[in-house]
Amino acid sequence: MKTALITGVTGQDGSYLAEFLLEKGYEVHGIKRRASLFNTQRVDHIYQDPHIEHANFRLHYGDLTDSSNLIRLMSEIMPDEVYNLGAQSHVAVSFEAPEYTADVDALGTLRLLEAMRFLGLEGKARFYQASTSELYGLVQEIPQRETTPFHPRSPYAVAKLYAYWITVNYREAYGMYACNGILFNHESPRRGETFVTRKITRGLANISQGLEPCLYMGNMDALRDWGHARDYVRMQWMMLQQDQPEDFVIATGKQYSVREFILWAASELAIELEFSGEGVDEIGIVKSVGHNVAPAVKPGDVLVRVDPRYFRPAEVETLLGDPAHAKQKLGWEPEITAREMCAEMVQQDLEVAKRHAFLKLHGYEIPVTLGG
Ligand code: NDP
Ligand code: GDR
Repeated sequence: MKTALITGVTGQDGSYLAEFLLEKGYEVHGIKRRASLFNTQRVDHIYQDPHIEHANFRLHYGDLTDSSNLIRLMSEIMPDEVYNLGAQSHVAVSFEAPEYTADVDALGTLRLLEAMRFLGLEGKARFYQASTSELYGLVQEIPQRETTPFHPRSPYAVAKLYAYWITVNYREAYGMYACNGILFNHESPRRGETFVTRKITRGLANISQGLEPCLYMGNMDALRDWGHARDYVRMQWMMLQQDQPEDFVIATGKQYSVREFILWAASELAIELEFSGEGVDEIGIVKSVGHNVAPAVKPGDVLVRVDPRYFRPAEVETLLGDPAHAKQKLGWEPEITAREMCAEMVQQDLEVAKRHAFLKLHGYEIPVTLGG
């Protein structure tokens, strides 16, 4: 039985990867952060009581800013594979907290690699680094592939650039099996609520049930190559099963705007929207509504507005990946399209919104948290 250690196991990808590895028969250890509220919702369904014998999914308290903690955990677990998915992963937040982002995303990666080296695991354990299409930032080539030069545009991306290169460096310097998955945006019903796709599916689902009046957006012209997280964690594992470590771009090769994603989500909810106006004055107006939509939503209503607070000091306008190398070398292809993923996300958020609307109807108010 192989043993895996996942940082960021409570996040979107960590939860799918843990499920995937458990199905493959791995013993899976995950690092969770101490928080004042429960933060394991995404992995609660695979939780195993540590008191039962042969439990093969274990969570440990830890933090990527804490070297001694990482060394102790690594020495207790002695993993065959380490997946470094933990990060302050929100690009906009990285402008607010640049030093913390660098500490976790850049130095955290170094701390893990050093822990492995300190314990003599550099020739034994394999290391996966969650690298990102944000490295391309101000794009130098379309589509972006493994050889495209980097130009990061945020403290998050600059921190991830360090993590990318320190992974390459430990591979070259110490012969470690260490590799970077340069993953383009990937989403799912488990996506954090403040990333754009989830903000849209959750916001519009709430609006359709009369729980929120309007969705406030940033740059709707941004173009992204969106895939499904379930497809992408499969690839993370595949990258650690090769004879030689290599870096791979993981993407769908298709690109859509934030505005298109809003139209898909609205249409899934039987709301026909049309956009008019430009820049900060652009609005999304209801053209027609289907019968399942709350009576509060009527043709002519403005459901989408622009709020410049969601603009970023430096934006990544366009990302489009070329996954040819992954296809050719690993036989990997995404199975779920962006539109199918959008439908899945909307359906899940609609279920929750309907429950909240039902409670509201019977006098129980659930506060709706906005932001993003
Ligand atoms: P999430 O934000 O959903 O998850 C991040 C995880 O990191 C959470 O478990 C979080 O814990 C944990 N974490 C945050 N800070 C620390 C810390 N100081 N010490 C230990 N753990 C910490 O991200 P995703 O699952 O979407 O992404 C996974 C990784 O892939 C990240 O590194 C991200 O930067 C990268 N990536 C993501 C892409 C995407 O489109 N999703 C694309 C390319 C790269 P908690 O739950 O307590 O907050
Ligand atoms: P991104 O994802 O920055 O690409 O990073 P996000 O979903 O936050 O933004 C995508 C694009 O949408 C634009 N946008 C908005 N974004 C948010 N969050 N909220 C808004 O209201 C809004 N309006 C428009 C953004 O400006 C941007 O252009 C994600 C993260 O998962 C990173 O960790 C990962 O490395 C990259 O994807 C690949």
